[in-house]
Amino acid sequence: MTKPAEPREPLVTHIYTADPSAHVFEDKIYIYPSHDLDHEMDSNDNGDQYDMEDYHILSLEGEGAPCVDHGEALHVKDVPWAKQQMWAPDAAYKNNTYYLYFPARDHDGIFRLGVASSSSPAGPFKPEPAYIPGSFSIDPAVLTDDDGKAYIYFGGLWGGQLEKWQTGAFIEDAEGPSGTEPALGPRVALLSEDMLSFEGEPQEISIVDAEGHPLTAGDEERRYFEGPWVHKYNGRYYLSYSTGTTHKIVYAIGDHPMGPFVYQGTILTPVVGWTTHHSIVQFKEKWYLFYHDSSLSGGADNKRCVKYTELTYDEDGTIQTIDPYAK
Ligand code: FUB
Repeated sequence: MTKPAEPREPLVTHIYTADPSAHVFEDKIYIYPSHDLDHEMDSNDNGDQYDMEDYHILSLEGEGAPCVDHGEALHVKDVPWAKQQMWAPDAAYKNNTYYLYFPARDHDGIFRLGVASSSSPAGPFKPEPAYIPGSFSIDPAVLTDDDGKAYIYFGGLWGGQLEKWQTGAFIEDAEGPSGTEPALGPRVALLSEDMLSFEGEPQEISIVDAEGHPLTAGDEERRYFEGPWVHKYNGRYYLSYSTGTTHKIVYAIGDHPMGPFVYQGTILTPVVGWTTHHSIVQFKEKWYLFYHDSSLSGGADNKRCVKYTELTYDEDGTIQTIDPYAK
């Protein structure tokens, strides 16, 4: 790709991409997206239309630079425990190694999280033969804190199966809480030193309102749905996520990587397409939001394209809301 990657335009157009997790590695922005396939699928609440098989890693030398597609970095056929649906991934660096974290359905149809490693941020990645013990659901995102501890955040409602894990075991027909009960929160676990397993049981994150009350399951404008991302700004932890049914990226702030987090507001208003998914990264002096929409395919939910735009904080540390189509 030699065309400059302009803000708010598809990063690449030769493949469909979604769910971008952006990190600065080796002085470039590396983007770890899902790779949407160009096939016709029936859409349903189970997410069967998102039938992805592999990952391509992208990189950018900076704003307006051409976006490089580094080719296939991992394919489901090379992951012994995984059957299908390679959904939103993330990456981390530690121990002189790059780690790719990814969800997929196992051979029983249950979403689990896998990990693969590489000496290069662009891969190819070699998967561990088994999924991370104790892992479940979707959308892993890793924060490596300033003290070197790495935390993995994950979880998604509906097709992401989080409702089915409320007891700690997989209950096929379990339903979510009623509208007045606390919403389900994303999960967080400390990663082991070798980055390949959880240290202890995953914990549920509490997201509360300004008065300290947990957001309720019926509060669809604000409650957690999927796509967690945690970044640090001025020493505080920002948890951002998709509200799913109301199609926004919103955020909450906390003083500890495991929460609790206090709800703040909207980062990104709805995009074209049902899903919205993002990441936030600092590169040199600026902060960027990476996100996707379905504009490249004319609105097909399962054929999305990754974009980026600048993200701005106000003096008090709050984030200015972005309308992705504002002129
Ligand atoms: O790409 C498949 C799923 O759609 C992701 O895991 C969710 O976050 C949503 O973007």
